[in-house]
Amino acid sequence: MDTTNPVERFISTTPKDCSDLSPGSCSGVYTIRPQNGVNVSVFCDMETDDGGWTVIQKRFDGTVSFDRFWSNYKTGFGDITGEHWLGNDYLHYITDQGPYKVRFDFEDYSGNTAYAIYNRFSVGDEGTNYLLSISGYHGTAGDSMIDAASQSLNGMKFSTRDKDNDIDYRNDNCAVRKKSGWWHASCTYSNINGIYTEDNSKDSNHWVAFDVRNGLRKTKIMMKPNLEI
Ligand SMILES: [Ca+2]
Repeated sequence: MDTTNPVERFISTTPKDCSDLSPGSCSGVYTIRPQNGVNVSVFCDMETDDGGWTVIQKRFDGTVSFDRFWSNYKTGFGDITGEHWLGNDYLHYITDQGPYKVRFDFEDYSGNTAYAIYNRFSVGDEGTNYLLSISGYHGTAGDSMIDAASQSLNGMKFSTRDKDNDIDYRNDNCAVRKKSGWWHASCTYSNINGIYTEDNSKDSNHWVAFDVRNGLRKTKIMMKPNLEI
């Protein structure tokens, strides 16, 4: 006789991320429960690059502002089926479960696409100001997880318009200067949380190594366990 509490059984079978879904699952919204985390709705990309990706960020029409406060980035914002930021607490809970990699996908206004993968990706908890660990670039977009002085964003803390954790030499708040919550150093070459615009500007949603400071039509960030580590 199965004496397992039904609630416990439900929890134990809740996937820990999108890579944990049943084989053959379609892309869409699923409830996951990371170890040491809480249930959260996420969008799972089950098609790109063998699938199993938990989406962190998606932008494609500019309907959601990403020029937001700490509390918004902490818990996430937007529409999980549309433009959204998953939430820094969830980035921590998910990447705390083991080695993860992260993938960035871009499309410019001419329809050109490119991607960047980093083989190691983790985000600390709020007490660390969501300290970023990122390394092992490969892809077609070029590495823009750096600032204009080639300082890596690896080891940077998260900044928002109301919380300046960057190392900007001008003593600016890069999140205000670039209009984006991000792991700013002395700002960033990866401003894909910036203003959604086709324009070339310092605060556009750009990835410098791919398309200089031209805003991008589509961006997506997603993560999954790196089984090769
Ligand atoms: Ca600063």
